[in-house]
Amino acid sequence: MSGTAGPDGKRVLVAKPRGYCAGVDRAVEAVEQALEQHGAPVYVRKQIVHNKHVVETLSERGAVFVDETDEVPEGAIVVFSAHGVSPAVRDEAKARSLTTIDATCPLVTKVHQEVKRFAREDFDILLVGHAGHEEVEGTSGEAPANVQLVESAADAANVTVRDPSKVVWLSQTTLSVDETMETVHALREQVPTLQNPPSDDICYATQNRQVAVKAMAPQCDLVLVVGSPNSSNSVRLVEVALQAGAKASYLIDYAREIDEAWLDGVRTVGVTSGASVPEVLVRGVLDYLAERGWESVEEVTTAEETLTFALPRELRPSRVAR
Ligand code: 0CH
Ligand code: SF4
Repeated sequence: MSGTAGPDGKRVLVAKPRGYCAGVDRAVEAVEQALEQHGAPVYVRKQIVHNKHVVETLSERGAVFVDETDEVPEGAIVVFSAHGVSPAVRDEAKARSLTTIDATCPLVTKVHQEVKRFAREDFDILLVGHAGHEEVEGTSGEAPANVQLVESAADAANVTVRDPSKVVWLSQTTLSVDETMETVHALREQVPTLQNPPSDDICYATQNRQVAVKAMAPQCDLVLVVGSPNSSNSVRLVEVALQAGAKASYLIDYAREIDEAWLDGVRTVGVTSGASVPEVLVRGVLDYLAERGWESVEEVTTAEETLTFALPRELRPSRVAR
């Protein structure tokens, strides 16, 4: 990438890290491997990750995306998405004799384990997250009687706890770090004894992408975030960019969604992408910008990511017994 701005000052900053996280990489690979090992069709409950392009590409290869397991023929293979499922969904799949492949991100599973552990100790669990999001449905489904969903600082006033010495907050993995801290602050005003999660629930990838966009945003007239509208972590990147000083920011699935008017009077364009977004879509945006004079591209790097997760065990080569 060349980093010198053109004579008219046009330049592009690209955030790093951006795009696929370890959990998404594993989930997409799980569907590809399932197709390879078992042949089409392979059913997937919900979108494997919240990205239009990923879902369309896998559909073309024989994945069939359904909303619920009752749409999967008895005995067929179903993949659970990266966002995780509640125990009720696992039971439904079992009742239909489905072969399940669990692509839940291990970092989402970690939050499930925390919910189970605190529920066993009969804590009230204040789960910070977005109502209706699949991850929240899965996580709260582990202990519905113990979990109260808190969407924002304004919600804190509605929280009721049984024993103030046994209250913990946990969260969805893909939230804004700053907004979550505001919510927790409001919760702590209601319940000063509120306990913190044993470790961060907002995952490394969500945090890293927000740190990178924050580093870049103050220099940007415009920040383009590549991601789908139902991708929580991608939507958060637009909000974080604006809060960090970008003059404007938009979420786009594809370069073709860029409105030429957004570029009026713009010199520095920032580009980043959500954790469910393939790099090819970022390349499309960079090509679009290059064709319009934004040829100088510089990466703004705030972290190097090396984490990878093994494929779901149902897809690993079985060990030959000796
Ligand atoms: O950001 P959300 O959770 O909406 O999901 P995504 O866009 O599919 O990104 C991957 C996160 C999956 C679960 O943490
Ligand atoms: Fe896992 Fe975080 Fe990626 Fe979600 S965003 S799949 S929790 S690594």
